[in-house]
Amino acid sequence: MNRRRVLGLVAPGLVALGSLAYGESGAEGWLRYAPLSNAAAASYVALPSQIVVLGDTPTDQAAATELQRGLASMLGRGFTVSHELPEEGDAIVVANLATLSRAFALRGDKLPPESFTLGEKAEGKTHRYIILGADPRGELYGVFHLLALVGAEKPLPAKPAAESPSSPIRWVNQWDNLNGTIERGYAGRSIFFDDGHVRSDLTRVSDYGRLLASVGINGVTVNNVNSDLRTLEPEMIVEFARIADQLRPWGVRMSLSVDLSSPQMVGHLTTFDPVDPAVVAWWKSKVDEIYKAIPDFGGFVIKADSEGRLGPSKYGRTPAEAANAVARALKPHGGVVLYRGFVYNNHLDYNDLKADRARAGYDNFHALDGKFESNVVIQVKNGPIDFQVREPASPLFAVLQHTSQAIELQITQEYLGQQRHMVFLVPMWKATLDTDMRADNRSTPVKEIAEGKSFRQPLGGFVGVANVGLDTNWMHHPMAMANLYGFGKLTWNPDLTTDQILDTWTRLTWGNDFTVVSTIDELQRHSWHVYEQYTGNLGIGTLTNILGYHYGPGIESAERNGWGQWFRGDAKGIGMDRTVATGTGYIGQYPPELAKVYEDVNTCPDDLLLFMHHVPYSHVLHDGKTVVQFVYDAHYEGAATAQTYSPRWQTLKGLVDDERYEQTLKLFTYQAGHANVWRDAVTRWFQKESGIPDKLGRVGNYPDRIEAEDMTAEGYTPVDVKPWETASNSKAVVCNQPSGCTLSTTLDKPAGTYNITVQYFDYWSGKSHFALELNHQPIGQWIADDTLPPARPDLHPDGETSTRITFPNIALKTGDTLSLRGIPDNTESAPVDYIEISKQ
Ligand code: GCW
Repeated sequence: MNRRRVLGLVAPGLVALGSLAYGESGAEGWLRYAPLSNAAAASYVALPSQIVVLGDTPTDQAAATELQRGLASMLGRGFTVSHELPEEGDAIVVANLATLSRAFALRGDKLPPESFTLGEKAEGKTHRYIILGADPRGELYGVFHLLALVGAEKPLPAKPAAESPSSPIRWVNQWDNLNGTIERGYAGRSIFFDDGHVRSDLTRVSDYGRLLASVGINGVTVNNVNSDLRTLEPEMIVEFARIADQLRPWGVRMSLSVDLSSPQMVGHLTTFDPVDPAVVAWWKSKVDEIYKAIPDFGGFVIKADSEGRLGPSKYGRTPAEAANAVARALKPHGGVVLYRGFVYNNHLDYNDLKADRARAGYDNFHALDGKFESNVVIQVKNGPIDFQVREPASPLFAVLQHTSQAIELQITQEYLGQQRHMVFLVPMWKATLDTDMRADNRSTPVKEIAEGKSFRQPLGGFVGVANVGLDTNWMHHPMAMANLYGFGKLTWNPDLTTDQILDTWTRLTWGNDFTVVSTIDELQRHSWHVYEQYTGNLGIGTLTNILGYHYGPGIESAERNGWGQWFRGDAKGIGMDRTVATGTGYIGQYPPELAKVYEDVNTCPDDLLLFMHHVPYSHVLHDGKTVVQFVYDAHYEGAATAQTYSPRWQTLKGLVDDERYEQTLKLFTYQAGHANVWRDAVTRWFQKESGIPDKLGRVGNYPDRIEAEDMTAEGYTPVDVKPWETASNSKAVVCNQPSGCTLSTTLDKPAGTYNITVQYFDYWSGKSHFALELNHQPIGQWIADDTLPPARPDLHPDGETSTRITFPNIALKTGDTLSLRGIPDNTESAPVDYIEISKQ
């Protein structure tokens, strides 16, 4: 056996003590490496304490250091790292095909790029555990895989077990602006940028690279697809190179979103026509300049002819001509172009019954299939509209058969509760990935198309819009990290089940205690369905305010404008008729077998019914309910489930750390209140529009509520809330007196113990003060200082700012006087919707 040169790196082992401090702020995500119990640690006793890493690239170093850090912390014993493999002596060997053959003149197994094997090797008395990567990246993935097995208390494979990634493109996009804000980011400001520049402290970027690598993600596009024109300025490229340096050890390549008008706007050419020779030359020299600064640069993401971005249509050119001009410049360097399929007209005519935004992807791209350079990938959103709570798979997936495609999924919860609601997205993504498009009448599930398998394309993949921010825990909601984790795991292997992904995330993030794992798994597992139940049923879309912040309810905001997120609801019926027979013809964009299922109202799955068909409210679904009654029931059921999150979570008090326990409890308490706002808004809208009452009499009938506008007011004045469905009785009261205002009422409840809930509105622009009193004795006081995601510029009482506080177990009797005092602050007028007095 050839002995390798000793590099002199023998790091002292970290000794994990029982009291080892590991962060519980959420900063470590699923990489906490919490100490295992002695019994669990004992099952890894055979893992040697010596780590030998044969390579010395930054990625080899990162792999070895990570292994040492993780094992020491979890197993509570020391591990050393060296570069020399002793002739004898047990070791964990971290190697890749190149370092292995350099060290031992050995040829390793054939391994596809980025893959790894793990396994034991015993020679005589020597015991070795081998992590062999195809390359340094594969080696790093092998290390993270082993650490995750230990963290989740799973057995390590004894025989060599190989793992390979599904596809080469496994990227996240960040919609970060150079000024430090993030478009649709809900967890603080950018980790990359501030004030027009790359941040001076990029510690969080390196930490992000580590998190991403741990789930197999190999690329980050760091700036918004609505790209700042400064992106390609020479001085910015120098700054971006600093980001790439931080990501490189983690095997994560940096890429940039670019604006197609850059040759003109940045390069000062007279045109940006993609086929103009001067433009072609400009892209080439710009790309060469980038690769000088960033040798492993990943490539460009391009949003063009979309939502006001300039694009090739200005010159009568196609997306293929545009993508190819840029791709040819990148090709010699190994870079790719991810050209977004999100090209549509946002000035559609609502009165044109044939107009349909959902058609746009197919209409704009199908004729271009096969016309793209081999390093162009069309990045296609999972559904044909825009990250709604449920959409069918985009028909574009089935039609691009001679073009590489990546599926774009949204990890940041734009339409899905903005990381104030728990919504575990893996089941939603799997619903799309598992959709069999039946292209050419054969099995072509979306996941296999994205992997490049179905149509044998060289570059398939997955892109997730992540938008992590400077919040210590990256995503704001501790549960939202499961989406980042789950996205990564799916890019690696889209065949993993929801439960496999969830269970490992929970164990690594919250610990292996049975109650903890089962409670959290159960909470997360159905959370997408629950959110769908109270926000947007039967494929109608998320009934959010699409003209505002895409957060709270705002039902008709989707209608009668050019954005095309219509559902065409009127007194007679609801839903988009997308049939070939009588509608927009969208369904005809699917391969015939799937089109047939969607075209017939009887075979169309109920959960996509209103996406595909316009039906009367009395249309009977497969479960025997009418559409309208289904909507009522689903909203009540979903909101009721959301009420259970806090009490279920409370069973974990003391079993998880206090810091994350309290953070999560606060969010669950808020979600329960906001789910009711959603429930009431949507059900009241349906009842009013359809004229069909809820069979169970719940909608519009709230016997426990006292409307603020019905209470005796001193100073408070009633206002109409817009949209009308977002406040109880469509009214709120506001206080315009700086000294404060009071609401009071005499109760007629029989003696007993009640919960008192105050439903009020909380804007970012002020911190109103509230005090609740019973018979002039204080019950409680609070300050409306929450920072709900859209509230910064929203100065109105509506479905985005509506929130509540509950005082439990208050003894009341008939004739008691309840009063609420509100003191406004700044432009927040201490607004109140209602008070609810309910039994436990
Ligand atoms: O859904 C829309 C978002 C925009 C986003 C756009 C896109 C970055 O509301 O914020 O712009 O999609 O995906 O390009």
